[in-house]
Amino acid sequence: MPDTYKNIIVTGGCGFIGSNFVHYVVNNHPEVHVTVLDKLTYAGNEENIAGLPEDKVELVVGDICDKKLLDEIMPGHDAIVHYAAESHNDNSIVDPEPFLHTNVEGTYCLLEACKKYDVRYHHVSTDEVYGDLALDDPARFTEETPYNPSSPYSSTKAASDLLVRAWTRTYDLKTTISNCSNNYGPYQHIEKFIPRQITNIICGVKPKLYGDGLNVRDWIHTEDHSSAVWTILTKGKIGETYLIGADGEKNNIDVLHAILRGMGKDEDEFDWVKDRPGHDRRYAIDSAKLRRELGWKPQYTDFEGGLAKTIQWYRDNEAWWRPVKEATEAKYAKVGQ
Ligand code: NAD
Ligand code: TDX
Repeated sequence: MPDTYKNIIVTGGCGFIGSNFVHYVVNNHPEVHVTVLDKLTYAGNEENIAGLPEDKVELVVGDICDKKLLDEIMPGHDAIVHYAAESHNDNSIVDPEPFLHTNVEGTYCLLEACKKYDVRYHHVSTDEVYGDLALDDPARFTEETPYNPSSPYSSTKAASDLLVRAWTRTYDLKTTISNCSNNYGPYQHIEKFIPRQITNIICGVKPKLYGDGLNVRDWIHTEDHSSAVWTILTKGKIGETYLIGADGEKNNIDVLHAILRGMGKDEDEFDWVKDRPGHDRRYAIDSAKLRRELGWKPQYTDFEGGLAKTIQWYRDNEAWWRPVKEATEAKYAKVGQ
């Protein structure tokens, strides 16, 4: 495995985690040129990579399912990191179709293109493919946990992971897969839990908590996700899967209390709303393999500190999220959330 790559494609590089990865590569690996392939759906924003040096980052606006476009851009690239996805569970419950298109067919198109042009492929996936755990289960997810997805979103991500495994075994494609837990940090779309509540409070609206608020997510700062993906891309063993997590299990009500405290509000200043259908109870990642075999470890382990910086980012970047706030909340209002 090379120590680095010269020309990589990052799909979904104008979304939340993809754009953070592009910043990470530019800041830490200046020898690398990044071609961002992004359709700029409602979740993609060119602003997320604005200001990065033009000789290091090029944006190609297009769909990962566009085979003709892939034929044009794949030659000359030595690796692809695939982030592009429809990523929000609540949207997948209302309308699953785009999830099948992008997450399943899109992954298939990229695998075929990598086969044709002999390009190293890293697949970014989620812990949600493993389903959920009970609150009192001492177990955490490992690379051996059987797939058991619950939602249209997680089932299409699981399908995409399985395509990667099949293409690796059948066609000897040079692939790795990572399954990461819930990310937080700058540039996250305000439909997601943490930025939704921060921007609600800024707007003078009460945060909304689903169900009984006891669902547990295993939070990781997106910068740690980026360093883990880079580590796997450059040091990972071909054909292997690595789980990425930072021992950040917290239930939603504790996270919401921390946001309210951090923004000078009383802890009870929120609304209980209808639960998400099929709502996964708990996710928890055991990332021992990645730490042991590739020597990775997370740097941003102070959740309250990371949350305070994230709150400040949304305060400082109101022009980034304000134009989509009303439409985002209107979608939630329609389903009583
Ligand atoms: P996001 O929704 O913020 O961004 C997705 C990006 O993909 C957007 O820029 C969008 O324009 C682009 N895109 C969507 N469909 C496309 C298509 N057909 N062709 C080209 N581009 C397209 O998503 P995110 O939260 O940044 O997640 C990125 C990846 O990380 C996803 O694969 C997701 O499953 C995975 N993941 C996310 C989390 C999390 O906490 N958000 C955790 C683990 C894994
Ligand atoms: O308003 C809300 N109130 C609330 O209580 C929202 C938007 C969410 N929630 C709850 C649902 C979840 O238990 O907060 C938790 C987090 O919700 P999301 O931000 O929607 O994330 P989740 O469904 O856990 O999925 C995320 O992590 C795994 C990403 O969106 C996925 O792309 C990733 O794969």
